[in-house]
Amino acid sequence: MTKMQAKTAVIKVGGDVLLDDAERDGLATNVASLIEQGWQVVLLHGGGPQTNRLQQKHGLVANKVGGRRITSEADLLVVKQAIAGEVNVELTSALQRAGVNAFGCHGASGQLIQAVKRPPRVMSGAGDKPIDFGEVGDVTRVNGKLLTGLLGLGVTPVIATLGVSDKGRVFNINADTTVVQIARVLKADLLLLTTQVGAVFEDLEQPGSRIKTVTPDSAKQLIDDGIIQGGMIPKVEEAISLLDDGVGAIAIVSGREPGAFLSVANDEGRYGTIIHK
Ligand code: X2W
Repeated sequence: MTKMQAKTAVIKVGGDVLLDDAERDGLATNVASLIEQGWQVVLLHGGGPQTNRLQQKHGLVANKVGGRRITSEADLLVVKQAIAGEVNVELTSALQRAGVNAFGCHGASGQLIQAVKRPPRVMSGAGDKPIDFGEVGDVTRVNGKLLTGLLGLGVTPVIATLGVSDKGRVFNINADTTVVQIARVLKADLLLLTTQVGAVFEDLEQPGSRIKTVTPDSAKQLIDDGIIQGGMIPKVEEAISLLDDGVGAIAIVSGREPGAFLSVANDEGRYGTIIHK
């Protein structure tokens, strides 16, 4: 008899989630419920607000262009302290309190997230000169074998978003783009993008206007109608490309409500916004 393959969920946790106790503990409870129902879970987290705060303490100025932090060597030390130190330990321990055997690590552990230095590039709204982002990397490869191995040991990897070159140089990498690469490599059944807003709304002021489901066709319409706009457009386009690469579904959801992740996994339409074919 063949054993049923466990389903895999990859979850992005923004640094903002850790600033709010209800949000953090709700997320941990939601992850525990998924695991109880037989799901395997990988978490990838950022730590933007914690990095800003620690930069300020050290007299450094946070400077983001096109959503990426321009990172000097001094900034990189702060990034490591805030993301791989503070946020990783806090998230791992919150999960442990919820009964999840969370395994904290970072992208340089076991060459989990390989990256190269982001080449200088001209950025819209930032002059004609190419911007050098310093110690920022772009992801080239995710070590899926190691992740599958850790899952096979029954632990839940909690990865701090750092990248590493094949020579061991560490980079600051954006969490949103990294989690997408992890979901793609694992061909995850579900990618959860957790946000405090918790869904896409036709009108943010109207809680009843939550968009429950988006398909590749309806996404085009929502973009044409201006309902999905600005920074949401590349995220939705990226999600659709993931569906083509074997990821089952992508959901935008908040972890605040107990049962939200399981409900989304069962496509009940009660929470968040789900993107699937
Ligand atoms: C991000 C990494 C953290 C991150 C940064 O330095 O803020 C770059 O911008 P959130 O909390 O998910 O925003 N890296 C290159 O993405 O955190």
